[in-house]
Amino acid sequence: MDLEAVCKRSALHAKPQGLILQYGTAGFRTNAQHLDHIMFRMGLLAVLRSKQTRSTIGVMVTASHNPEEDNGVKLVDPLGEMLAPSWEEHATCLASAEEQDVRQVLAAIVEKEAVDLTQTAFVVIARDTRPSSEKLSQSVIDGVTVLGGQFHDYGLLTTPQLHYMVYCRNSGGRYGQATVEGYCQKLSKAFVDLTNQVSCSGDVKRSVKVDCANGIGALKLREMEHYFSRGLSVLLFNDGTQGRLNHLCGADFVKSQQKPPQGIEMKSGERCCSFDGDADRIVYYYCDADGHFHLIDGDKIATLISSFLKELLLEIGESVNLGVVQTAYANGSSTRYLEEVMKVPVYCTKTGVKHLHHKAQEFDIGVYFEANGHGTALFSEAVEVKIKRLAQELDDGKGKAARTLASIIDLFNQVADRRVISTTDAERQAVTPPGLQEAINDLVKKYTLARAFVRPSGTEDIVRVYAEANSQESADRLAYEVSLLVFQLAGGIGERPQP
Ligand code: G16
Repeated sequence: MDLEAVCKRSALHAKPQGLILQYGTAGFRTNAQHLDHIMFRMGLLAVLRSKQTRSTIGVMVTASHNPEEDNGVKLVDPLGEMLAPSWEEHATCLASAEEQDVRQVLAAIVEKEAVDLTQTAFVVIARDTRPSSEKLSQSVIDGVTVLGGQFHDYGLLTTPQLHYMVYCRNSGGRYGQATVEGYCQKLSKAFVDLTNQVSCSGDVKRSVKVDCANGIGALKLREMEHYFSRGLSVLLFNDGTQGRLNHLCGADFVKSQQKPPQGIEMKSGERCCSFDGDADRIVYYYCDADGHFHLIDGDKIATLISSFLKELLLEIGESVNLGVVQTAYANGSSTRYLEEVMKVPVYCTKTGVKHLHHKAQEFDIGVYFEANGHGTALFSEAVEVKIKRLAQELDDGKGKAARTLASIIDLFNQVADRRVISTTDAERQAVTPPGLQEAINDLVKKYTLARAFVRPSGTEDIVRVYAEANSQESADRLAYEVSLLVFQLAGGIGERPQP
């Protein structure tokens, strides 16, 4: 490791004095102007991680649902999953090091993680469509090359596509071909096979309206569209040609506002969905005949998927260990339904795909979804092999169910200051500031079937407030009262919360 060369190059990506950022829920996120040094240093870190694991590592430049002027970066581990927690700590140390300490921090990581510097390193890089992303990904490349790492720059990709590329490369092609074409072929084949096997009432050719949040999802869906053109017609909205990224549209807007995005026309009964800025969240919605808006968020998606999987397993006659993983944001009635009606065990983890993914891996089939639309289903290798064998061996109803399940397996891409508030119990209880949790509990008691909690966001400089109750009015009122508490007890700044 030529530390002299690293230090010289690092000075060209100098860290603003005193700026401290943490590797949060989904990597580093902040205004794009403050990220050059972070990108360079994450290029360095990706090389070390690649040498240590002797695998390809991914670096995604995106700030997902955040506004257009923000950006961010996250590292993708060898199996396509989020960076290991111990390396998140290294990422935070390296990102926070003052210029003169970079050398020392790198050496400490090498020593602690027993990185063999003679190993080769390979890093794959991709970015979303933000105006700042191209330049920032060049800074990542600068970090990779100065440490002698090799790289492939995929340019514009969605986040799930980059996760897929990393896994493909590390599975020696077993999972699929590490190209956009390979991705489209694998997923579209599974989708077409699946839809050929399940009956669908209504229109013969399915259609869906897609709000692309004015982001990368539009470009990539357009590239993919013709692969399933016979089975699905896709109409793109908010495709980035006019509006701003994530502005009044996208999955986060639809979920938090509980209304359709701007720029999409909905007729009753039409299927609609929204991606977020890097297309790793999806929520569905439709309007009924009376014009009422219905949202199918992550909670409902998880319920539908796990019910469908249970039905198929029952038909095949296989009993496997199936579980659902949610976060504190999951609506209480979805948890009750899964546990009491579906008889599926449900677990709650902290916010962040990395936590849910980890828990879901404990099951033969683990379905996990955050209410905001992040999620997937994971199948253990043993279950995957068994189902694919049964799909070939069995006839009639059982065989059909097994083939449907096999297509589902291929369709899922299985790869996975506000800090005065600290939390415990999967973020459902505030520990500090003192008295806040007790005050929230008192408010909740005034309402029926109510829950509320607060937590510092790991992607934006805000505190998130969650409230649910047996009516929209009560939930809104409770949310307002809790926000006011946070404002008063946690030193709120800016505008006072309004009812
Ligand atoms: C990221 C994470 C998600 C998390 C979301 C909000 O999503 O990947 O797991 O739910 O941030 O996190 P927080 O409430 O901590 O701000 P995305 O779509 O922005 O990458």
